[in-house]
Amino acid sequence: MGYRVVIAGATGNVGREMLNILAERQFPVDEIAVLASRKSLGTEVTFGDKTLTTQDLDTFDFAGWDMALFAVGSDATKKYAPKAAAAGCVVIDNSSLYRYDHDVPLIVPEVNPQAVHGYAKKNIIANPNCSTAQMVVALKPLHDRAKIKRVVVSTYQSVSGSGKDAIDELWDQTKAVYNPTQDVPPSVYTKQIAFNVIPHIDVFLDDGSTKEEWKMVAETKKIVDPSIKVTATCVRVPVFVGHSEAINIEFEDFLDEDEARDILREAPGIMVIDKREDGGYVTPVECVGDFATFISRIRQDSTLDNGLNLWCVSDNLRKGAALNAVQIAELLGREVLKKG
Ligand code: 11C
Repeated sequence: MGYRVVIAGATGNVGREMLNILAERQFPVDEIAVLASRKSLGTEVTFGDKTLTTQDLDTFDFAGWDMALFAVGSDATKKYAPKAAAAGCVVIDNSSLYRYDHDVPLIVPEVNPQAVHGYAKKNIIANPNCSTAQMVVALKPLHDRAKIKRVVVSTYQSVSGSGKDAIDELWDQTKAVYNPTQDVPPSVYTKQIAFNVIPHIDVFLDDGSTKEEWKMVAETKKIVDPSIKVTATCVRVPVFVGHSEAINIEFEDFLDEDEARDILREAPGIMVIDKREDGGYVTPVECVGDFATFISRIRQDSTLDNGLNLWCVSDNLRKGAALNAVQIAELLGREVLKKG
């Protein structure tokens, strides 16, 4: 016996990846419903070898469905997730709406799977921000060995993190650079993204940081350990898919780079590619479509007593969103619902 699964926001980048990953990982699905907002109603999506037609999120009855993976914005989540949860359908939400709610677990299955048992307070589980998800997969096994005090992270985030219009903006601006008769002014972004980098993701906060940077701080504390200090600079780069991060870690205890490499090699969800030669590291185009978080450039930071540097790359639509949500669904099934 399998599960009755709902995908809300099935026509978006993340919703489509959720369907692909459920099929790829052979998640035990008995029945699947794909939901969309009115403007995308009737759009067809694929699930394995099946073609499914989207139904109306606004009128859908969630009663009798086991779990709903939500990949809609915070406003739609606010309206429909409580409705699904009240009908007994466990919501796994990819928006930021519930991430910082004490009654909602925020889960990366490789890091804090035990948190799944907290789902019942609201019948909702939150999926983290993409830049946090890949970073905490790398931090947790190192923290277990040498206790992390502080993390300094700079991100290089792909445009797919901002949705389909941003992908189009990068594509159109890139073509326009070679064709002076075309002008594609910034629309999704505040500055040109083609052949440029933009040190601004999400809204500005009073202290001069951005909400994306704040998310990395708050979510790392909630998922890994509230004692870890994090400071982040989040930057948008002209890459279609795949977020990269340069991470500097200060530990309480000394951790040798070779031991760190061995720990990361054994850690769940991680693939270490670290050859210290030309091309012996992973770049975002190589991680697209993969499940792993890739770690390269592991090295001692000689300016600290107990410091390491590393490079972390992952498919932001997968580990950063759809894959993590499906892994939460697998965890929920295995530990709580126990049907599959
Ligand atoms: C980006 N990290 O790359 C964002 C996208 O809080 O789920 C995901 C935003 C979020 O722009």
